Amino acid sequence: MRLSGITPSGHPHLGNHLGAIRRWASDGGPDDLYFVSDLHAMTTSHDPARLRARTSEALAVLVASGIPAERVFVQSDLARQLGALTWVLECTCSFGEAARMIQFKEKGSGRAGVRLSLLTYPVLMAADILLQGAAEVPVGEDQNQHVELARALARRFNGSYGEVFAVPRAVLPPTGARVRDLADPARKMSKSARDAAGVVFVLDEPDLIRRKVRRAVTDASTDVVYAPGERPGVANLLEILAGCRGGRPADLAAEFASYGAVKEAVAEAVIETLRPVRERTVALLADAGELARVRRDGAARAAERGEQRLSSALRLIGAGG
Ligand code: AQP
Repeated sequence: MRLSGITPSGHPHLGNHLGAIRRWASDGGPDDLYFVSDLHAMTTSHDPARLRARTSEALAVLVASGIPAERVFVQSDLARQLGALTWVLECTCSFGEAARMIQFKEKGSGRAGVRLSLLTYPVLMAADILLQGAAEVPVGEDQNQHVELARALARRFNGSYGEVFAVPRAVLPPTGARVRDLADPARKMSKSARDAAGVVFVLDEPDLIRRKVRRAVTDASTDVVYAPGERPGVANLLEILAGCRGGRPADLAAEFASYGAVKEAVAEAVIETLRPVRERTVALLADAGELARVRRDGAARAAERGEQRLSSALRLIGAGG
């Protein structure tokens, strides 16, 4: 069973869709679970109302992308279980282990006012994984270390107090699945990019998508070749086209005589790829009752799945009735 999440730190974008969500919808096994990790979006300064709205949007996008509603849930709906398990795991984790996490060193260590949760969120992530008994966690390189921590904590708990947790392992996504920022191809397309000009959001209208793609950074050459090292902007466009249409970027390059033609083809392919997801997302967001039902049912199933494991862990560590 696999567990994957999306953090509502911004609006879901084309990179999230092509690199992750679309695959979750098409390749997911019957037991796999997908969640909106809203608690993880609070480790840096955040706006509560905006977070709530983005959580609903991310949940709607997951379902609109074709993930069966019975396999999605929102992390904070399990806050009581996750809070308890996080504490148990924090009592299994050393301070040094948490402080060694590269993401903490990069984003928080030594900075004034840094939230304690930025240090401890990998333990919450371990709780997400271990509560559901996930065997595999698909993550990018940057999250690999956190899955290693979850493995270490599961093993240590099982060895010290009794076998409760499945020991998870990280599965890395296929290479080349990274979509880059259209305005700055040196960076990956990202929800929290400072400038949205290079980020195509799932809910962008077709005209806006066209404008963003037309303004994509390329280079001064005129012939179209696929050369990620030397021409990252055009390579990104060809990879996006391949992601939407199928085929190999290098073969697609041969179809075009100019960058303008590539951009027109990319814009249309992206618009058609995102259109059904956008339309279904908008419809779901307008149907508050349906979205609330999906959320409630998802929470009930995920909570039921984790309850036994949590009460065993509490009992074994010497707590709970
Ligand atoms: N640019 C991308 N190309 C391909 N896949 C991507 N993913 C994210 N960006 C790209 C994949 O989308 C899934 C959900 O992402 P996440 O919410 O876990 O956060 P992230 O990887 O940190 O994504 P963002 O959009 O860049 O958010 P911020 O700006 O908040 O850091 C993951 O499977 C991720 O690999």
